[in-house]
Amino acid sequence: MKSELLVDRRDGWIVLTLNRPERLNALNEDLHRLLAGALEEAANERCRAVLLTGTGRAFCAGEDLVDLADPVDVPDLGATIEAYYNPLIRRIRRLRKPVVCAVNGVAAGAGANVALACDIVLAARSAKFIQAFAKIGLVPDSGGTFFLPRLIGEARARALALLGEALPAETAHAWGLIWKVFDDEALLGEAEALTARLAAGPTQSFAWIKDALQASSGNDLDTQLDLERDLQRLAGRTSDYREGVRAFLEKRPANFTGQASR
Ligand code: T3D
Repeated sequence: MKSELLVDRRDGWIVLTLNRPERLNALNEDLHRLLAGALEEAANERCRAVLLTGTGRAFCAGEDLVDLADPVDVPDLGATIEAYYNPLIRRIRRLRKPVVCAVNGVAAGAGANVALACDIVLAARSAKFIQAFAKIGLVPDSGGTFFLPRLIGEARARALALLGEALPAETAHAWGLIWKVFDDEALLGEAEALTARLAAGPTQSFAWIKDALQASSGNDLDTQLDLERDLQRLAGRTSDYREGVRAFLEKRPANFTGQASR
């Protein structure tokens, strides 16, 4: 039986590929459980970066609406969010290493917002982002109402959420929703190269960068300055900092280990 999540372990990083192409990689409970397990595994020290992508012509079409459809039963969607979507977004955001998302095709509903939760989002030129929720009478979830206004501003966030229109990758890039767009056939290679590069980086400092950026949306400037001071104090005690400076002075690439202490 085919696995609905492909896990490809590389040297210091991991590729997670959503693999339900016949349903545009829509998320069901099994896929959620597989993803949760793989992200737990990615938390170990040997893994220093994660690449998330999908097979076929979609990245992810959000919740599996076919599995959900039951005209008699009134589902508690809040329970699904609590059990699966919120933990997924928290796992991605709290992972102590960079998570790259290669949006290989359409990303709709929660699929779009899972992508936006990742640290660096790349997209194929043919990809599109759809806040599909209102089209079926729902509300954006998986962090959509948090990420969208912060990334692209209120006006665009409101229109996308209310209208559910498809946003082409090029526009998403022009608006600052994602990092870069590549030709479809180049996307995976570019995403792999970027993830490998991050996996060879100062992993502990990346974790603190994630912490600082995450905290900034709720902090005032004074609090954020204090946090930066505290994190820099920790970063200054790592062997990667010493190696980074030494490599700079010796005019050679740094050889980072990603460790937290000297
Ligand atoms: O617990 C909870 O439910 C709460 C959580 C909610 C989170 C959410 O994500 S809610 C939003 C759910 N997602 C959507 O509303 C998107 C639904 N899909 C679409 O709107 C369209 O499929 C797309 C715009 C993504 C792509 O359109 P198109 O024309 O390129 O493809 P298509 O023909 O619609 O889909 C191709 C196949 O994928 C088709 O199957 P078939 O007819 O060939 O057998 C279609 O049914 C299937 N598919 C697409 N999206 C889903 C799906 N199957 C199950 N679930 C889907 N979400």
